[in-house]
Amino acid sequence: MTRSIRYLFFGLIVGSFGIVCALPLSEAALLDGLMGGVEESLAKRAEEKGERLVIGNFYQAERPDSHAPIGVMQDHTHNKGEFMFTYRYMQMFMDQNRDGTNNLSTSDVLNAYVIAPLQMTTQKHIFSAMYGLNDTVTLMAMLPYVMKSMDLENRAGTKFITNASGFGDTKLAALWRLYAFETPSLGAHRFHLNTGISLPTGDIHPTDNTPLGNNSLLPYPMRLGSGTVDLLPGLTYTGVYNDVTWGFQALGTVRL
Ligand SMILES: [Cu+2]
Repeated sequence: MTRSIRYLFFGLIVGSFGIVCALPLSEAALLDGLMGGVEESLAKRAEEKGERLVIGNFYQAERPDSHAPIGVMQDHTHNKGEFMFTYRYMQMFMDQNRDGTNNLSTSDVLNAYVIAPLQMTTQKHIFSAMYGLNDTVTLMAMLPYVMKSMDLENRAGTKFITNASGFGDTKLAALWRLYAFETPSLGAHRFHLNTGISLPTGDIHPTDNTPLGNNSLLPYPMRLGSGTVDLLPGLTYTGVYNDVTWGFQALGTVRL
């Protein structure tokens, strides 16, 4: 019988801050000039209301909501020459074991396995940088420093703690501006394409001292990286109307 053990978990992102340096705005999104018919009817509609259609305004550094909530990455693009550095701290705590949706006691787990996990804490210090290469492409690089700690118990009743820490996987991305339009009555609507790659710089063979011996290979959840080169394709939309901002993002991880 195979049994899947999962952890109940909840995550908490504690804090982040960034610095933005802004330079003047201009426009050059990928779909500019290809939206002829749509753009014409938008412009006509705006004109009828005595408004002006604005194309290509992707980033308003002066608005606090020009960035998505902290856990959302690659949510915005930058204008040419702008750069931004960000530091994020993330903590995740996991506790108790489950088989599907059923809670398991530690002895339930020890009936099936020689060692049972009790709890686990993951902390990440995430450093990232963005740079507006031109008015179409924004480059992004991100590197986390990962610290993992897991409490375990074996069948002999011995409790022990294992730790693994180091740099995780490196992510490099290019965000491609597709199209942005706004009028006072329609609000602002912005679309960009996410293309990225994740490089396996994180250690997938972490070791620590355990009752099984010194420098024992730690289990899968203690790995600091995926061990794979990944493609990170995606599409992002953000909308703004007066003081309200919302967004939608689909981001994939394709492990090569
Ligand atoms: Cu940025």
